[in-house]
Amino acid sequence: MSILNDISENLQRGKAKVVKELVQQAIDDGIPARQILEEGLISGMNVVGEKFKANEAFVPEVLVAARAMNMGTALLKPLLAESGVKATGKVCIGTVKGDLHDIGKNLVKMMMEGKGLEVIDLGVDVSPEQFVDTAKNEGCQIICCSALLTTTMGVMGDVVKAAESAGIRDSVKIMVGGAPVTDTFCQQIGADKYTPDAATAADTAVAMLA
Ligand code: B1M
Repeated sequence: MSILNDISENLQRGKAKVVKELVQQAIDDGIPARQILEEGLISGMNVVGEKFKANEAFVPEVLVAARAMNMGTALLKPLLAESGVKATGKVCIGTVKGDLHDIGKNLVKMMMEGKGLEVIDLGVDVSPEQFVDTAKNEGCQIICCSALLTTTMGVMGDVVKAAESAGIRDSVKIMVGGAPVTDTFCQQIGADKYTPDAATAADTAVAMLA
């Protein structure tokens, strides 16, 4: 669909205002929000990621693309969320210590809220202690950790250990995700569930709480 290509291409160029207008146009044309997200915004960000890797794009370009992504997702948020759904559980979410990537984490949060979960967003650069203290003090049933860097994904193992030390491991589930994370890694560190994308994360959280 050409409008989705246009969204992807303008995101790659960091044209936040144009991306916002195109996303609104796609919504008005009746294209499902999930399709706009996946085939327009995420697809564009993946190209930026490939260019970044190949040294064809640099941090400033990535930042303007991230800003365009955020403007687009802000418009999709109310459509991805199912209105009027009663909260069915409490979750805390964050990007692990040392890691500042938050676009994927924000999508997971958005999808979970859409499924009626109450989500406490701890932001980025979150220490294992912050995850565990929040789960303990706020009564969260699930801790959700996101990591985008191979150098920070190991912190997720520290979250599992911190939950054990705090004596809450039996009462809290730990979900992990982010581009470098795999199911095998999840099992190695003793977390409960790896999911590859935000929508699956939300469905899985709801299923775990049922
Ligand atoms: Co960064 N960066 N970055 N970056 N960046 C990556 C991750 C990288 C793969 C780029 C590359 O080389 N191709 C690379 C990591 C390499 C590695 O670790 N092996 C990298 C690097 C190296 C760096 C820096 C070190 C660069 C530098 O400074 N030299 C630096 C690190 C800063 C830090 O964190 N300490 C850095 C900085 C940045 C920016 C600040 C410029 C910016 C972040 C802006 C922001 O987030 N606000 C940025 C970006 C945007 C990227 C890329 C291009 C895009 C990431 C993204 O938002 N994707 C990325 C390349 C790439 O991933 N293709 C890259 C879109 C988003 C929707 O996907 O977050 O994967 P993602 O989320 C997905 C799933 O993973 C999943 O759901 C989402 C889809 O539905 N998911 C979960 C995520 N969390 C989940 C949790 C779950 C379940 C599913 O359960 C709890």
